[in-house]
Amino acid sequence: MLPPTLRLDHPDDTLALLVLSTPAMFEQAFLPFVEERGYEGLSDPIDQCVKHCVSSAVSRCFPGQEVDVRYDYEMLPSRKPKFLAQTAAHVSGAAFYYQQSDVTEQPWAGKKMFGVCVHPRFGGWFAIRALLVFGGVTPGAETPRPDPPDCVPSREGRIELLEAFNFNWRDWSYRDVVTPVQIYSERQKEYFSTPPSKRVALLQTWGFAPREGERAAAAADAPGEASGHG
Ligand code: B12
Repeated sequence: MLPPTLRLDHPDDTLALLVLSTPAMFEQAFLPFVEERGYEGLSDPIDQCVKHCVSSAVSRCFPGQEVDVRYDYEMLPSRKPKFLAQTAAHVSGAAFYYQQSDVTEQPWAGKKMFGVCVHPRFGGWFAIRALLVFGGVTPGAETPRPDPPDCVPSREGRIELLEAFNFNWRDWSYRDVVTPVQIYSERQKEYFSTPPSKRVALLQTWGFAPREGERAAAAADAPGEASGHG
């Protein structure tokens, strides 16, 4: 299904695990991370926190195991992502990936519409953070392979969802397409509404300083706009 450049360099039946973040990540992992460990100015602080949490969990839980860890923000030299987060969410059964092609008789006159994943419990209030591929491990026949729940089955609902994601994503409305069990706090919304290049300054106004020796870098090297997805 995928072009060779987007295929993972592992046999098709290799075990993989997808890591999502829920709204609680911001208060339970991110703010303690910036408070206790600080952050560097060269990349997005959320990405630094995710990398720290995932890599320490992998070394703790799977010592000696070959794990190929890929993060949502990592890009190939071709500018394509190191893994297709939304496709992975769909095929893992975690969140249905609604794509333009899932709408019959499209009303957009050939315009490209980006697709969006919907989680059955969190709606759009989550992010896809990392893929862990367990080299050499093949799941047994008894391993469940669930289909993602189709929470937006109607054509009208899918049109509304894709239009909200593509044209009005800043108003958060696409995230409420199903009633979520938890949403981002006002502080988290403020963080993700702030352009990535201004988030380090926002953290500083909240009293979270960059790590010692990183202050000049924090001021000079703001992360690019494509990073720091929420
Ligand atoms: C680059 C990028 C951007 C760019 C470009 C947008 C884009 N979609 O290309 C920019 C900076 C504009 C952007 C913006 C945003 N983004 Co963005 N972005 C990404 C990123 C890093 C890569 C997307 C990409 O280039 N994909 C490559 C294209 C080619 O993939 P594709 O269109 O899915 O096509 C493949 C599938 O169709 C597959 N395929 C083919 N047939 C079939 C059949 C089936 C059944 C399946 C499952 C797949 C499949 O094959 C195709 C490839 O050959 C992803 C994270 C990641 N690592 O994937 C986040 C991501 C898509 N973004 C995300 C979000 C939330 C946003 C924003 C709302 C910003 C924000 N607040 O975080 C905005 C809104 C977007 C908009 N309205 O335009 C979330 C989406 C979450 C979700 N619920 O779906 C992601 C997953 C990040 C995350 N960590 O969760 N983004």
